[in-house]
Amino acid sequence: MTTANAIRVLSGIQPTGDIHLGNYLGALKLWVDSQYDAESFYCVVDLHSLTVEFDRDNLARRTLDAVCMLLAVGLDPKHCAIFVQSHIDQHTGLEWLLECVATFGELNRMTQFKDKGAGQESVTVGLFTYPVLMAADILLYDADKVPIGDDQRQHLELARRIASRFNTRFGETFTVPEALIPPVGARVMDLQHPENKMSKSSDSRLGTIFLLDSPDEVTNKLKRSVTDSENTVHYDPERKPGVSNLLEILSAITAERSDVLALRYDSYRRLKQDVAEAIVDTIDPIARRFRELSSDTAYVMDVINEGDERAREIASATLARARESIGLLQR
Ligand code: AQP
Repeated sequence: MTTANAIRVLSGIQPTGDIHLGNYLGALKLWVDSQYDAESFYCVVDLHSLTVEFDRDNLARRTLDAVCMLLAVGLDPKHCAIFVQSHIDQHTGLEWLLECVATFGELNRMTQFKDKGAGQESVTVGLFTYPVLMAADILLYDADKVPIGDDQRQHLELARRIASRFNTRFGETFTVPEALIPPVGARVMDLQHPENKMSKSSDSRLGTIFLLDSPDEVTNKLKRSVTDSENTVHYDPERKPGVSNLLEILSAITAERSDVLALRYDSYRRLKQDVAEAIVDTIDPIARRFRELSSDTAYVMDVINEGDERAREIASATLARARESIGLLQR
């Protein structure tokens, strides 16, 4: 594991459903790359998943599955710590201190709160304060970089603002983190509704490629993906969101530019076939590793316990520092 003078990276994923291609291309792929040249901490943020409707009977299983998936995509416990947010009490401990620094107005401007709360009969306070808990997740570990998809950009900006405000008011306490957003794949769109991002908890099963989808499911979803009536392949996200999304997916997988890839295709059918093949080649080995790991709960729990221990050591030191900075009576 990299330590001496290395930058520190931290990120998290919610156990809110089956992990999809957007999570992989927007975040997990960067996590895997970062583990080799940064001191890396990755967590399953199970407390965040309580902010929307959840099934208590499946919560623990989903958390274990998420850890299996992190291992299956290529995180290596020798190169990073993988832990569970709710196992480290300091996350909620720091959240309170930060809630007394963040303002109602800035939380009220968070677009994810508006999107997730829209149309709900009642919305939890937790959904409103979610970005402050996310700030605590990050600031506890003095993370320099936070690899995230584009949808988390606003939350990360808030974490930076809270950290800077705390430091200005109470003295240098937190590292102000930077977002690490991939140049392509940062916002993979739904295949049926290319105006919406692909999402774990959306109802659009046909529009979402899950990392555990079979090759037939992937091919079928691609065949039925929404494009437009022109049948000319151009990269133009404004005018041709469906086709451009397919090109971006291919670009994120092959590392070739979307506009250059577009020149190779004279029909949507061929483009869809190639995208389906590229996705299957990417996710098939992941699904196989996931199946092996999910039958070895003892190993997965060992990984979590080891990750928890490393995380707790750093988190308790940071929380003690923050409590002292803010002027609380020391125990
Ligand atoms: N469609 C996406 N394209 C690129 N990146 C994405 N991410 C999510 N969706 C896309 C990134 O994946 C990481 C983990 O996401 P999360 O678990 O924190 O939850 P989320 O951002 O709210 O993503 P989901 O999948 O849509 O979950 P639900 O349905 O629970 O809201 C993050 O870095 C995120 O940016």
